[in-house]
Amino acid sequence: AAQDVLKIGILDVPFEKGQDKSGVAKGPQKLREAGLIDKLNECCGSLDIKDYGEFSYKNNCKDAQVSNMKHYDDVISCSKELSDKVEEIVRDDRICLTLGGDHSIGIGTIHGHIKARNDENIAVLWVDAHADLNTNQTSTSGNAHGMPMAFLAKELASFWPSRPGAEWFTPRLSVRNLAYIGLRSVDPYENAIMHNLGISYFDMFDIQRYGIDAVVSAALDKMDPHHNKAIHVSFDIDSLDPLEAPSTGTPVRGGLLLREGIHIMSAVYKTGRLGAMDMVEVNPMIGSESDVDKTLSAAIHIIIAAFGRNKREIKADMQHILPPI
Ligand code: HAR
Ligand code: MN
Ligand code: MN
Ligand code: MN
Repeated sequence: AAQDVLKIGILDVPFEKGQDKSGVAKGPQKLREAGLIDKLNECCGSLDIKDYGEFSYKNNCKDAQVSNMKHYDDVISCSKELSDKVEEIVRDDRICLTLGGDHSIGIGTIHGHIKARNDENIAVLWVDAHADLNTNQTSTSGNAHGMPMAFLAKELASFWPSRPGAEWFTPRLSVRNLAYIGLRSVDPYENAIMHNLGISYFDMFDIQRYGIDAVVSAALDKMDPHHNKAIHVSFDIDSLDPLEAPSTGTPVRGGLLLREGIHIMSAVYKTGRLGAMDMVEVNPMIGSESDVDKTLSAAIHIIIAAFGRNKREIKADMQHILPPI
Protein backbone atom coordinates (compact mmCIF):
# COMPACT_ATOMS: atom_id res chain seq x y z
CA ALA A 1 0.00 0.00 0.00
CA ALA A 2 1.18 3.49 -0.75
CA GLN A 3 2.47 5.22 2.32
CA ASP A 4 2.34 8.80 3.38
CA VAL A 5 5.48 10.78 3.35
CA LEU A 6 7.02 10.77 6.81
CA LYS A 7 7.95 14.28 7.89
CA ILE A 8 11.09 14.62 9.97
CA GLY A 9 13.01 17.57 11.39
CA ILE A 10 16.66 17.08 12.34
CA LEU A 11 18.39 19.29 14.89
CA ASP A 12 22.01 19.13 16.08
CA VAL A 13 22.59 20.04 19.71
CA PRO A 14 26.33 20.11 20.41
CA PHE A 15 25.94 20.59 24.17
CA GLU A 16 28.36 18.91 26.57
CA LYS A 17 28.24 20.84 29.83
CA GLY A 18 25.96 18.33 31.51
CA GLN A 19 29.00 16.14 32.19
CA ASP A 20 32.79 16.40 32.46
CA LYS A 21 34.21 14.80 29.31
CA SER A 22 34.80 16.75 26.15
CA GLY A 23 33.84 15.29 22.81
CA VAL A 24 30.13 14.55 23.17
CA ALA A 25 29.40 17.91 21.50
CA LYS A 26 30.98 16.43 18.35
CA GLY A 27 28.36 13.68 18.20
CA PRO A 28 25.95 15.35 15.76
CA GLN A 29 28.59 16.33 13.22
CA LYS A 30 30.14 12.84 13.29
CA LEU A 31 26.75 11.16 12.88
CA ARG A 32 26.19 13.27 9.77
CA GLU A 33 29.69 12.55 8.43
CA ALA A 34 28.98 8.85 8.92
CA GLY A 35 26.08 9.22 6.49
CA LEU A 36 23.01 9.50 8.70
CA ILE A 37 20.85 11.47 6.27
CA ASP A 38 21.75 9.38 3.19
CA LYS A 39 21.01 6.20 5.12
CA LEU A 40 17.64 7.54 6.22
CA ASN A 41 16.77 8.34 2.61
CA GLU A 42 18.05 4.99 1.32
CA CYS A 43 16.44 2.76 3.90
CA CYS A 44 13.24 4.41 4.99
CA GLY A 45 11.13 5.04 1.90
CA SER A 46 9.54 8.42 1.27
CA LEU A 47 10.76 10.89 3.80
CA ASP A 48 10.49 14.63 3.85
CA ILE A 49 13.48 15.68 5.92
CA LYS A 50 13.87 19.27 6.97
CA ASP A 51 17.30 20.07 8.29
CA TYR A 52 17.18 22.59 11.12
CA GLY A 53 20.98 22.58 11.32
CA GLU A 54 22.97 23.34 14.42
CA PHE A 55 21.29 24.69 17.52
CA SER A 56 23.05 27.37 19.53
CA TYR A 57 22.01 29.41 22.55
CA LYS A 58 23.02 32.50 24.44
CA ASN A 59 23.77 32.25 28.13
CA ASN A 60 21.34 34.79 29.51
CA CYS A 61 21.54 33.78 33.16
CA LYS A 62 25.25 33.72 33.93
CA ASP A 63 24.72 34.47 37.62
CA ALA A 64 22.13 31.80 38.22
CA GLN A 65 23.27 28.91 40.39
CA VAL A 66 21.94 25.84 42.11
CA SER A 67 24.23 24.00 44.51
CA ASN A 68 25.78 20.76 43.25
CA MET A 69 24.57 21.22 39.68
CA LYS A 70 27.53 22.08 37.47
CA HIS A 71 27.06 24.65 34.70
CA TYR A 72 23.52 25.22 35.86
CA ASP A 73 23.46 28.54 33.98
CA ASP A 74 24.34 26.90 30.67
CA VAL A 75 21.99 23.98 31.20
CA ILE A 76 19.10 26.38 31.87
CA SER A 77 19.91 28.75 29.01
CA CYS A 78 20.31 25.90 26.56
CA SER A 79 17.14 24.15 27.74
CA LYS A 80 15.04 27.29 27.36
CA GLU A 81 15.98 27.95 23.76
CA LEU A 82 16.04 24.25 22.87
CA SER A 83 12.53 23.80 24.18
CA ASP A 84 11.33 26.63 21.92
CA LYS A 85 13.09 25.07 18.93
CA VAL A 86 11.66 21.59 19.51
CA GLU A 87 8.21 23.09 20.02
CA GLU A 88 8.56 24.82 16.65
CA ILE A 89 9.62 21.59 14.89
CA VAL A 90 6.77 19.57 16.39
CA ARG A 91 4.30 22.33 15.51
CA ASP A 92 5.65 22.12 11.94
CA ASP A 93 4.17 18.62 12.10
CA ARG A 94 7.53 16.90 11.93
CA ILE A 95 8.96 14.11 14.04
CA CYS A 96 11.77 15.92 15.79
CA LEU A 97 15.09 14.04 15.74
CA THR A 98 17.55 15.71 18.10
CA LEU A 99 21.19 14.70 17.92
CA GLY A 100 23.12 15.31 21.16
CA GLY A 101 25.10 16.21 23.00
CA ASP A 102 24.82 14.86 26.51
CA HIS A 103 21.56 13.75 28.10
CA SER A 104 20.89 17.03 29.92
CA ILE A 105 19.40 18.20 26.60
CA GLY A 106 16.42 15.94 27.39
CA ILE A 107 15.13 18.75 29.63
CA GLY A 108 14.73 21.05 26.64
CA THR A 109 13.57 18.49 24.08
CA ILE A 110 10.87 16.97 26.30
CA HIS A 111 9.70 20.32 27.63
CA GLY A 112 9.44 21.62 24.05
CA HIS A 113 7.55 18.52 22.94
CA ILE A 114 5.10 18.97 25.84
CA LYS A 115 4.63 22.67 25.01
CA ALA A 116 3.69 21.68 21.46
CA ARG A 117 1.13 19.03 22.46
CA ASN A 118 0.25 19.44 26.16
CA ASP A 119 1.36 17.22 28.97
CA GLU A 120 -1.51 14.76 28.86
CA ASN A 121 -0.71 13.90 25.25
CA ILE A 122 2.85 12.67 25.41
CA ALA A 123 4.56 9.61 26.84
CA VAL A 124 8.29 9.24 27.35
CA LEU A 125 10.36 6.12 26.74
CA TRP A 126 13.78 6.61 28.33
CA VAL A 127 16.26 4.03 27.00
CA ASP A 128 19.36 4.19 29.16
CA ALA A 129 21.73 2.30 31.44
CA HIS A 130 21.00 5.08 33.94
CA ALA A 131 17.78 6.50 35.38
CA ASP A 132 18.93 10.17 35.20
CA LEU A 133 16.64 10.79 38.18
CA ASN A 134 18.98 12.62 40.54
CA THR A 135 18.15 16.03 41.92
CA ASN A 136 20.98 18.37 42.87
CA GLN A 137 20.54 17.06 46.42
CA THR A 138 20.92 13.37 45.63
CA SER A 139 23.57 13.50 42.88
CA THR A 140 27.04 12.36 43.86
CA SER A 141 28.58 13.84 40.69
CA GLY A 142 26.83 17.20 40.29
CA ASN A 143 26.54 16.37 36.58
CA ALA A 144 23.33 17.61 35.00
CA HIS A 145 23.13 14.67 32.57
CA GLY A 146 22.26 12.50 35.58
CA MET A 147 19.30 14.80 36.45
CA PRO A 148 17.02 15.51 33.46
CA MET A 149 14.17 13.16 34.45
CA ALA A 150 14.14 14.53 37.99
CA PHE A 151 14.12 18.05 36.58
CA LEU A 152 11.14 17.35 34.33
CA ALA A 153 8.97 15.32 36.69
CA LYS A 154 5.91 17.01 38.24
CA GLU A 155 6.06 14.63 41.17
CA LEU A 156 9.62 15.72 42.02
CA ALA A 157 9.13 19.48 41.71
CA SER A 158 9.04 20.03 45.47
CA PHE A 159 12.35 18.22 45.94
CA TRP A 160 14.18 20.97 44.07
CA PRO A 161 15.25 24.27 45.61
CA SER A 162 14.13 27.36 43.72
CA ARG A 163 15.36 27.21 40.16
CA PRO A 164 16.65 30.69 39.27
CA GLY A 165 16.56 31.52 35.58
CA ALA A 166 13.99 28.78 35.04
CA GLU A 167 10.88 30.94 35.49
CA TRP A 168 9.85 29.92 31.95
CA PHE A 169 9.87 26.29 33.04
CA THR A 170 7.08 24.30 34.69
CA PRO A 171 7.62 20.62 35.43
CA ARG A 172 4.80 19.08 33.41
CA LEU A 173 5.76 15.48 32.81
CA SER A 174 4.04 13.00 35.08
CA VAL A 175 6.12 9.93 35.85
CA ARG A 176 2.96 7.94 35.09
CA ASN A 177 3.69 8.73 31.43
CA LEU A 178 7.26 7.47 31.66
CA ALA A 179 8.89 4.07 31.18
CA TYR A 180 12.53 3.07 31.27
CA ILE A 181 14.26 0.32 29.34
CA GLY A 182 17.86 -0.86 29.82
CA LEU A 183 18.61 0.23 33.39
CA ARG A 184 21.60 -1.29 35.12
CA SER A 185 23.32 1.55 36.96
CA VAL A 186 20.84 3.16 39.30
CA ASP A 187 21.94 5.17 42.35
CA PRO A 188 20.36 4.41 45.76
CA TYR A 189 18.24 7.58 45.86
CA GLU A 190 17.14 7.06 42.28
CA ASN A 191 16.03 3.58 43.23
CA ALA A 192 14.07 4.94 46.19
CA ILE A 193 12.38 7.54 43.97
CA MET A 194 11.45 4.94 41.36
CA HIS A 195 9.88 2.66 43.94
CA ASN A 196 8.15 5.38 45.93
CA LEU A 197 6.58 6.89 42.85
CA GLY A 198 5.86 3.54 41.21
CA ILE A 199 7.77 4.41 38.04
CA SER A 200 7.66 1.74 35.32
CA TYR A 201 11.02 0.34 34.45
CA PHE A 202 12.40 -2.64 32.59
CA ASP A 203 15.96 -3.41 33.54
CA MET A 204 18.43 -5.89 32.06
CA PHE A 205 16.95 -8.64 34.24
CA ASP A 206 13.54 -8.12 32.64
CA ILE A 207 15.04 -8.10 29.16
CA GLN A 208 16.86 -11.36 29.81
CA ARG A 209 13.83 -12.94 31.41
CA TYR A 210 11.02 -11.86 29.11
CA GLY A 211 12.82 -10.86 25.93
CA ILE A 212 12.96 -7.48 24.27
CA ASP A 213 9.71 -7.80 22.32
CA ALA A 214 7.61 -8.42 25.44
CA VAL A 215 9.49 -5.70 27.29
CA VAL A 216 8.84 -2.99 24.69
CA SER A 217 5.15 -3.91 24.51
CA ALA A 218 4.87 -3.77 28.29
CA ALA A 219 6.70 -0.43 28.40
CA LEU A 220 4.40 1.05 25.74
CA ASP A 221 1.34 -0.21 27.64
CA LYS A 222 2.50 1.19 30.97
CA MET A 223 3.41 4.65 29.74
CA ASP A 224 0.41 4.97 27.45
CA PRO A 225 -2.35 2.50 28.41
CA HIS A 226 -4.82 3.75 25.76
CA HIS A 227 -2.21 3.85 23.01
CA ASN A 228 -3.13 7.36 22.02
CA LYS A 229 -0.23 9.55 23.08
CA ALA A 230 2.64 10.87 20.99
CA ILE A 231 5.79 9.04 22.01
CA HIS A 232 9.03 10.77 22.90
CA VAL A 233 12.00 8.38 22.90
CA SER A 234 15.10 9.62 24.64
CA PHE A 235 17.75 7.14 23.55
CA ASP A 236 21.03 7.21 25.48
CA ILE A 237 23.59 5.25 23.46
CA ASP A 238 25.05 3.93 26.74
CA SER A 239 21.95 1.71 27.02
CA LEU A 240 23.80 -0.51 24.55
CA ASP A 241 26.54 -2.80 25.75
CA PRO A 242 30.00 -1.17 25.52
CA LEU A 243 30.94 -3.93 23.05
CA GLU A 244 28.33 -2.43 20.71
CA ALA A 245 28.79 1.25 21.57
CA PRO A 246 32.12 1.85 23.29
CA SER A 247 32.44 5.58 22.53
CA THR A 248 30.38 7.05 25.34
CA GLY A 249 31.24 8.84 28.58
CA THR A 250 29.77 6.52 31.19
CA PRO A 251 29.73 2.99 29.74
CA VAL A 252 28.24 0.18 31.83
CA ARG A 253 28.83 -3.46 30.94
CA GLY A 254 26.02 -5.95 30.56
CA GLY A 255 23.85 -3.82 28.27
CA LEU A 256 21.55 -4.11 25.29
CA LEU A 257 22.63 -5.75 22.09
CA LEU A 258 22.39 -3.57 19.01
CA ARG A 259 19.62 -5.81 17.69
CA GLU A 260 17.63 -5.14 20.88
CA GLY A 261 18.08 -1.39 20.48
CA ILE A 262 16.91 -1.71 16.88
CA HIS A 263 13.93 -3.79 17.97
CA ILE A 264 12.85 -1.15 20.48
CA MET A 265 12.78 1.51 17.79
CA SER A 266 11.10 -0.71 15.19
CA ALA A 267 8.34 -1.41 17.71
CA VAL A 268 7.95 2.31 18.39
CA TYR A 269 7.85 3.01 14.65
CA LYS A 270 5.07 0.46 14.25
CA THR A 271 2.87 2.34 16.72
CA GLY A 272 2.78 5.22 14.21
CA ARG A 273 2.97 7.58 17.17
CA LEU A 274 6.66 8.52 17.37
CA GLY A 275 6.64 12.27 17.96
CA ALA A 276 10.26 12.98 18.84
CA MET A 277 13.50 11.14 19.41
CA ASP A 278 16.77 12.17 21.06
CA MET A 279 20.01 10.32 20.31
CA VAL A 280 22.48 11.29 23.02
CA GLU A 281 25.85 10.58 24.66
CA VAL A 282 27.70 9.53 21.49
CA ASN A 283 31.24 10.75 22.21
CA PRO A 284 33.52 10.43 19.16
CA MET A 285 36.56 11.50 21.20
CA ILE A 286 36.44 8.35 23.32
CA GLY A 287 38.08 5.11 22.18
CA SER A 288 39.90 3.99 19.04
CA GLU A 289 38.87 4.83 15.50
CA SER A 290 37.13 1.48 15.24
CA ASP A 291 35.32 2.08 18.55
CA VAL A 292 34.05 5.38 17.20
CA ASP A 293 32.95 3.88 13.87
CA LYS A 294 31.14 1.10 15.67
CA THR A 295 29.33 3.52 17.97
CA LEU A 296 28.29 5.88 15.16
CA SER A 297 27.07 2.98 13.08
CA ALA A 298 25.07 1.58 16.01
CA ALA A 299 23.43 4.98 16.59
CA ILE A 300 22.54 5.25 12.90
CA HIS A 301 21.05 1.74 12.85
CA ILE A 302 18.85 2.67 15.80
CA ILE A 303 17.73 5.93 14.22
CA ILE A 304 16.82 4.37 10.88
CA ALA A 305 14.82 1.70 12.71
CA ALA A 306 12.84 4.52 14.33
CA PHE A 307 11.88 5.84 10.92
CA GLY A 308 10.77 2.52 9.51
CA ARG A 309 13.76 0.89 7.94
CA ASN A 310 12.54 -1.91 5.66
CA LYS A 311 9.01 -1.29 6.88
CA ARG A 312 8.15 1.43 4.41
CA GLU A 313 7.65 1.18 0.69
CA ILE A 314 10.76 2.23 -1.19
CA LYS A 315 10.00 3.71 -4.57
CA ALA A 316 12.11 2.03 -7.25
CA ASP A 317 11.71 1.77 -10.97
CA MET A 318 11.19 -1.96 -11.59
CA GLN A 319 12.78 -1.63 -15.02
CA HIS A 320 16.11 -1.24 -13.31
CA ILE A 321 15.62 -4.39 -11.29
CA LEU A 322 13.93 -6.91 -13.58
CA PRO A 323 14.59 -7.65 -17.23
CA PRO A 324 11.67 -6.75 -19.53
CA ILE A 325 9.19 -9.63 -20.06
N1 HAR B 1 23.88 8.41 38.11
C1 HAR B 1 25.15 9.01 37.87
C2 HAR B 1 25.10 10.51 38.14
O1 HAR B 1 24.12 11.03 38.54
C3 HAR B 1 25.64 8.73 36.47
C4 HAR B 1 24.80 9.37 35.40
C5 HAR B 1 25.38 9.10 34.07
N2 HAR B 1 24.44 9.56 33.16
C6 HAR B 1 24.46 9.42 31.86
N3 HAR B 1 23.29 9.58 31.39
N4 HAR B 1 25.38 9.02 31.19
O2 HAR B 1 22.46 8.51 31.48
O3 HAR B 1 26.06 11.20 37.94
MN1 MN C 1 28.86 27.55 33.11
MN1 MN D 1 21.15 9.25 30.09
MN1 MN E 1 23.26 6.79 30.48
